[in-house]
Order: sequence, then C-alpha cells, then structure tokens
Amino acid sequence: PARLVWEDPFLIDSMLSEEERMIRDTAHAYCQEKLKPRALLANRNEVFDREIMSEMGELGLLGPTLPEDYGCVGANYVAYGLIAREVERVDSGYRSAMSVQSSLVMHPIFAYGTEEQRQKYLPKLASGEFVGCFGLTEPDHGSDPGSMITRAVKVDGGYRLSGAKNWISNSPIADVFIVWAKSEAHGGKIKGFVLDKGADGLAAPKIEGKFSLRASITGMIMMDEVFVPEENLLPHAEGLAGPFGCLNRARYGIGWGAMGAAEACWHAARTYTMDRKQFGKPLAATQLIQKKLADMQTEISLGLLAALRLGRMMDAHENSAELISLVKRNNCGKALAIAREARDMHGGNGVSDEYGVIQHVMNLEAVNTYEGTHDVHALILGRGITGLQAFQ
Ligand code: TGC
Ligand code: FAD
Repeated sequence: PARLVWEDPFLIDSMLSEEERMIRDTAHAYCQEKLKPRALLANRNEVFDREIMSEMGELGLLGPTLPEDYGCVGANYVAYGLIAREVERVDSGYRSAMSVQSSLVMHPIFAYGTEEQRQKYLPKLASGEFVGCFGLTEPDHGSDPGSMITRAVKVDGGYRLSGAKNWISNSPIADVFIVWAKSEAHGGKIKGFVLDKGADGLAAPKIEGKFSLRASITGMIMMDEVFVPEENLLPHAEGLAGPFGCLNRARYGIGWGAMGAAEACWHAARTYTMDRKQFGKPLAATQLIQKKLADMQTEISLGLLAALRLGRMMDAHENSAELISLVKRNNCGKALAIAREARDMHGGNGVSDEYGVIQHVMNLEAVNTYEGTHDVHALILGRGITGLQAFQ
C-alpha cells in the first residue's frame, strides 16, 4: 500500500482541478501572510479591519461564483468552499464577513435582482468597495424566521420598512443592507429589499460583549419607516424560499470553513503534544493523546470528503437542501468538539490566545448556532427522513 499522508489521508488534493488548486493556493497564501498576523489582536481587542474586504476583493475572493460581467471570477462551488476553508483556518470571523458578502448579499442581488441592481451593486461588492449585510433574524424570531414582524408598507414610489433585525454580521459597517420583510402589497409574503446606508430612519448599532467571532463585527438593523424606492425591491423572490436560497449557499461554505478551523486546531494539538513532555516523554507518545489525534483526523477527513462531494453536487445542480443541512450540521458540530478537545490537550496554555486554539472554540460556538442551529438542522433532516415536521 501507499504511504499515509497524515494531513490528507484520502488525497483530497488530487481530487481537485488545476483551477481549484490555484484558487485554493491564492487564498491560502493571502490568509497565512495577511490575515493570520492580524487575527490574534483582532480577536483579543474585538477589531474588524475594514481593509480586509478590499484585499479580498482584489484577489477575487468575494462572490467568486458569480460571472465576470459583474467583476467576479466565475469560479465553481468547490472553489468557493476551498476559499472558506482557508479563511476559517485563520478565524471564523473573517470567513463570516466574507460569506455574508458572497452568499447572503451578492447572491440575492444576482439571483433575485434586476439588471440595474446587478450593475449598481455587484461590482462594488466584488471589489470590497461596498460591504453588505443580510437581515433575516429578529430579536423574537430566530429559528422561526417565517414569524418575522418586520413590515413593508406600500407608499408612493416605493415602500416604508419598519422593524428590527438582530445579530446581523457586518451591519454596523455595511453600505448595503439586504432586508427581508413581510410586504402588504404582496399579500403579506416575505420580500427582499436593498437598503442603502444613510437612509432616514435606518440605524445599525453594534452588539457589544460578544465572546465569539470577535474579529467580525455584529449589530442590529433598526428601521423606523425607512423609505425604500420601488427599484430597490428584489423582484424575483417571494416567501422564505428567497432567504433560504441564499442560506443554502452560505451553509454549504460553512461546512468547508468549519473543517478549516478544525484542521488548525488538530495541527496545533499535534505540534503541541509532540513538543510538550510530561512524565519524561512527549504527550503525543501516550495512548490517550494518540486516540484523540486519530479521532480528529477521522472526523476532519470524512467531513472534507462530504463537503467536496456536496460541492460537486452543487456544481451539477444535483443536491437537496437537506444534504446541505447534513454537512453544515455535522461539520460544525464535529469542528466544535475537535476545538474543545484540542484546547484541553494544550492544558493551561490552551486558554491563552497565543496558542491559537481558544478563539476557534469560542468562534465555533456561534458557527454551530448561526445559519440554523445544530438541532434545527436535525429537524430539517428528520422531516426529510419521515415526511413529518417536528418544529411546532
Ligand atoms: P418551510 O415550510 O420549511 O419552508 C417555507 C418555504 O421556504 C422554502 N424552503 C427552502 N427553499 C430553498 N432552500 C431551503 N433550504 C428551503 N427551506 C425551506 C420551502 O420550500 C417553502 O417554500 P414555499 O414556496 O412553499 O413557501 O418553513 P418553516 O417556516 O417551517 O421553516 C422551518 C425551518 C426550521 C426549516 C427554517 O425556518 C430554518 O431553517 N430556520 C433556521 C433559521 C436560519 O437559518 N437563520 C439564518 C439567519 S442568517 C445567518 O445566520 C447568517 S450568519 C452568517 C455569517 O456570519 O457567516
Ligand atoms: P432560538 O431560535 O431562540 O433557539 C434557541 C435554542 O432553541 C437553540 O438551541 C435551538 O436549537 C432551539 N430550538 C429552536 N427551535 C426549536 C424547536 N422547534 N425544537 C427544538 N429546539 C429548538 N442572522 C441574520 O439574519 N443575519 C446574520 O448576518 C446573522 N449573523 C449572526 C452572527 C452571530 C455572531 C450570531 C450569534 C448569530 C447571527 N445570526 C444572523 C442569527 C442566527 O442565525 C440565529 O442566532 C440562529 O438562527 C438561532 O436563532 P436564535 O438565536 O433566535 O435562537
């Protein structure tokens, strides 16, 4: 038999195309050289460096699956997943900022917008000149967004939006807000609206005291009769299928990204336990530590294979929404367990940010919760298996 490549036992690298590898390598180099040196202090001091969006834009990492006509690179979903993995290997907060921009802001404008909306917003979002955010969750409606109370009322030349959105990635620094609201003029159905920063009645205060994704900025969106002109309604989406069409893509990316964070923790635990000696020998020479490293290798390898297979199915338009739930749920849950174990294997040092593991533990708590919690994805799968819905 061939020799084990311990970091990549299934030789997933060999299953990628030349172009996919090239995009992955570009993202890897950027993340290691430019993002990693900032990550420690960004997490410690809760700072999001706005420049990062322009840097990512310059490299084509924003909205990478969209066509070149809008300033994007026209890559496939496997490449998008590979980018998410490289960014989240450094910090889930940076991946959050990127995936909101790509899947939750650029995708709906491309998929549900008019040609004028695409031309107006996409090139600036692709270059990072604009930052976008996505407002679905409300203070009283998280897992059940269909019960939202944000309303759009038809007025002369457009709509007036009122309501509040909570836990919104990027909102305090956003130029463009994709907001989902129930529209009376559309029979009370959910519609998507593009709001511009600075509109009267629109505010996006930062949420303070967040002990997860500290390198990403999160806020609310407060809307008090904000006027949105007719041309800023996204005409080609109605009902929850609109926001869920975006979430499908972001959840898929998170499936890859969480594995990047898990790999970082696994590698750190391996290095640390090989160097650290207790009882006269390296920790890595003990059976318990080796079992933990083997469990991490197994879950990461299987999780990456699942993400790759899902990416190939997405590129062929063959995947179900439930399969995205399966991969998002499994990979986030497994990554969180791996990060916690890696933290433990670092002993006391594991709680210091200098060792690069504790911030992944903290980050993955939110990653396991947002875009549908671990349990909500179990219910989506349960409904797919039985045909019976158990949400209510
Ligand atoms: P349900 O009856 O299941 O469906 C209502 C309508 O939506 C359609 N639909 C989907 N369409 C496309 N893709 C999907 N995955 C879809 N899931 C549902 C469905 O076909 C139906 O369409 P129509 O035309 O018949 O109306 O809806 P429900 O109200 O029973 O929902 C249940 C549930 C639990 C599945 C859903 O609400 C859910 O997934 N909840 C989780 C909420 C969530 O994920 N929120 C995410 C907020 S955004 C975020 O967290 C960003 S963090 C980003 C970052 O920083 O990286
Ligand atoms: P709840 O829905 O109140 O759930 C609380 C608990 O109850 C969970 O454990 C859940 O699994 C469980 N539960 C819920 N329903 C059921 C049920 N039927 N049966 C059994 N258990 C159930 N949202 C956006 O719209 N845009 C963003 O950009 C965004 N960014 C975020 C960034 C961060 C850092 C965080 C933390 C959240 C973000 N969110 C965003 C919101 C996120 O999607 C929600 O937090 C998530 O969907 C869960 O909703 P909730 O917090 O209201 O929890």
